[in-house]
Amino acid sequence: MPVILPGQTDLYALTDARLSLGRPLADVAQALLDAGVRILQYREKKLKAGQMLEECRLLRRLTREAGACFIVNDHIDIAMLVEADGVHIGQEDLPLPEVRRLVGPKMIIGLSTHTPDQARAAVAAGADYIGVGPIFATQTKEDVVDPVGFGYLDWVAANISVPFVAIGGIKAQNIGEVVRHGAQCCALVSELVGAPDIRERVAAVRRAMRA
Ligand code: 3NM
Repeated sequence: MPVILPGQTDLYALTDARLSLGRPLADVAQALLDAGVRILQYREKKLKAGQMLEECRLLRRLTREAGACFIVNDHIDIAMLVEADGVHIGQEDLPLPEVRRLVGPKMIIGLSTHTPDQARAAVAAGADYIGVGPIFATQTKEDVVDPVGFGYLDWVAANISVPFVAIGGIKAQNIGEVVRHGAQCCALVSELVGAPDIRERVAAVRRAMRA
């Protein structure tokens, strides 16, 4: 099955158990997939490795059944063990070339970036896609840098050739503007997993992207 990158789909969802209104991960993930989300990232910061491994096994099964791309945040070992499609790393994680040595040539590597220098370096190091953010202020990520606003997004849209995904504080109310600044793919955490009706929220976000 071909792997789906941010350039090929509109929405990229990330998990966060703390924002999921107490619902089981399987239900949240299935609702996102049923709603047509085609990239799902497992991002849980407070769990033990054994539990993460079990949860990633589950998400690998659900995403495979749905024909969706599965990406694991930070945990290269878990991504490899469950045969995820990709791993997403940050600026302070292992350097991308070292991650590539570990995961081999096929796995997607995504890298969060917050400045033009970081974006250029990510492309030079072989990132398959980059994260661009935080576009707006967000409570979801600890130790997050200040919002980069549309200036950085405009720059990436004009200058970077690898697929990119905008992230950070993106909601149905502001996503139209993010799309108008060149983001074909947007990553959302609280807006999707925190919605009482996830399917309805995905549909509303998509309507707002097209408006
Ligand atoms: N990465 P929400 S911002 C996971 O800027 C993450 O790299 C960011 O959560 C970055 O959609 C962020 O709830 C959190 O604001 C996004």
